[in-house]
Amino acid sequence: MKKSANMSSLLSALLAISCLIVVGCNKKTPDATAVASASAVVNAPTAATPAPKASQEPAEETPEQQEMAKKKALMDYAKMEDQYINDSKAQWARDAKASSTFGEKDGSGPSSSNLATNAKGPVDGKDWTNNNQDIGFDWLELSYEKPVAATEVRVVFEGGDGVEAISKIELQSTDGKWNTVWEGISDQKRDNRGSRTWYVRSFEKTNYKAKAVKVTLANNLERGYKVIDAVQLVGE
Ligand SMILES: [Ca+2]
Repeated sequence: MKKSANMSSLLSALLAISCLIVVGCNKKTPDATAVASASAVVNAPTAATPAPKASQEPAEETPEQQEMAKKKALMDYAKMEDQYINDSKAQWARDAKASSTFGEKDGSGPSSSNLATNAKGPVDGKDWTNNNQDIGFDWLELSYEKPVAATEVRVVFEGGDGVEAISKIELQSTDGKWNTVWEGISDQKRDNRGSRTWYVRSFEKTNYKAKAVKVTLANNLERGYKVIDAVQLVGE
């Protein structure tokens, strides 16, 4: 009697342990699932929330955001222009002459505010203005102090008047020969971010030293007077 009672209490104890194990195991499974689904529930809205916001953004830009975007464009222009102006490989022209000057056919001749020589030196708000709005071609020729193996020419237009009319860029080597580095119809447009438009034309480094630049304008490509402040020759 005593023995079987002991046996039965042992069996009960074993049953209780295995029950605990089973319950423990069963408990774990739903808990893990619950945690997983709970995190899915938590993650779902946070992942979904930015999506509609992002798709609405372009249409619902606030006036403040528009103002910031405008300021950023102005800042980008300022940085671009600063880089060009302070480029150690760029030279400003030491002299300039042109095919025509605004007002040259008037009795009193052109005003000093339109002369080709206004295009020498750095950007300063003083310009050369040509004398044709849509007839024929005009050119501006600039000479430089130090002949260089050239890689780029930058033409600074007041506003952007004439930037689309550039049809040819030539460089004069030290032996006096003119070489065309670019010719065609330009895709460069007026830059509305700043008071000037920088026409930038890069090309393969010349195997000769260039001492002068000639910019040709096809007047009918952009009707109106062409107004150039300065021209940089880039190279070393
Ligand atoms: Ca100038």
